[in-house]
Amino acid sequence: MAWVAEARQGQARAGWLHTAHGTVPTPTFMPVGTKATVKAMTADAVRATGAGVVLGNTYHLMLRPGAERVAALGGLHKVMDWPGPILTDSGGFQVMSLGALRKLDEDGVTFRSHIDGSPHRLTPESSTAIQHDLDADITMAFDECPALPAPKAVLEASMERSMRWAARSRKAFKARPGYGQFGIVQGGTDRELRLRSIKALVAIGFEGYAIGGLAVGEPQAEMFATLDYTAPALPEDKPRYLMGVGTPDDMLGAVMRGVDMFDCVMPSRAGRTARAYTERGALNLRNARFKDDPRPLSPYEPSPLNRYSRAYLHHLFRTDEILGPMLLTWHNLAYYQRLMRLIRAHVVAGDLEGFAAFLRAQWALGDW
Ligand code: PRF
Repeated sequence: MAWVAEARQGQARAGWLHTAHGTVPTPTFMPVGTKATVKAMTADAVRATGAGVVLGNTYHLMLRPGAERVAALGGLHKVMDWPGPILTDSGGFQVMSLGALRKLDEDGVTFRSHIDGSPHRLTPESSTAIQHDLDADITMAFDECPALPAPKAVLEASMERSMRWAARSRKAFKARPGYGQFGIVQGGTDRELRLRSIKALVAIGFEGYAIGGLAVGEPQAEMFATLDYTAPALPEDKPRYLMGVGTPDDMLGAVMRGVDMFDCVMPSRAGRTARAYTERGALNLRNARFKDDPRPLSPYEPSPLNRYSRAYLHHLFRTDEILGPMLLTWHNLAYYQRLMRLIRAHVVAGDLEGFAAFLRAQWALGDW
């Protein structure tokens, strides 16, 4: 796995991510396919939005259907009909959200399944082995992500443990051409801890670096302030992935601070709850004002979704029809991909600042 820069503007980068299952332009947004499906979408439909990489989750897939079963069936690419690159998260973050159902020690995490209460254990070694079984092109180091705000002593102990886990994850990683593993920077919103975390990860050496521990309750300004000193401290020639982010405005700000990769449930989850992202901000299709609206969601964009009126989408959600979540997930993922393509084009053209001002002005205008 390798990342090659094509253009830079300020901190922003346009590049190419080469993996065993194909090459993807960056910056890129990776749709989330937690349980080996991007909810409400066929893999063909996800591809048609322009997505390059999809995400899978160690935690969910180890419970159902099981990593060994996925391996026996030919790996995640074959199982979910996604021939392109796949990145898997390591499970640490998902286990954290189990709350009382988990117990942390130096060696790893013991937890009870949210499905049937059965006991399980994840360590840096087992998480890495599961991600190999799934055949992920990009494997994530096993880490711990504390909620913010947290006292410095808590952030420090947690970051240091994550760095010890990163070293163990790296040892367990089997290097193969086209495959890579990312270390995850932790340290909350503390500059000293973030820089120490980067130093530790770079000493271990990974094919890419993720920024974890953000978008966990802090305001956007704090996330941006953290990115201001974190992203430029990362190796210039390796891809940078901001985990679990975000809104269109979050991603625009993060690209301008040097981030190349994103994932978030937001566009797909919002789509299932009648929320549409458009170039003029977000709309709620359940709102009665759409009852008689004959216009498509994005009248100025060339999209197959333009054959559907807002009135029809409103009707689908009011009647709880399955097609409503399907169409709106499709729309939102297509919008996120279009946004990334345009941002990338403006990095290459060298006028991202002006384009960012235009995007923000459009979002602020609101609906037509
Ligand atoms: N670590 C891991 N996965 C994550 C995060 C993290 O810190 C986040 C934080 N926003 C999302 N997903 N392993």
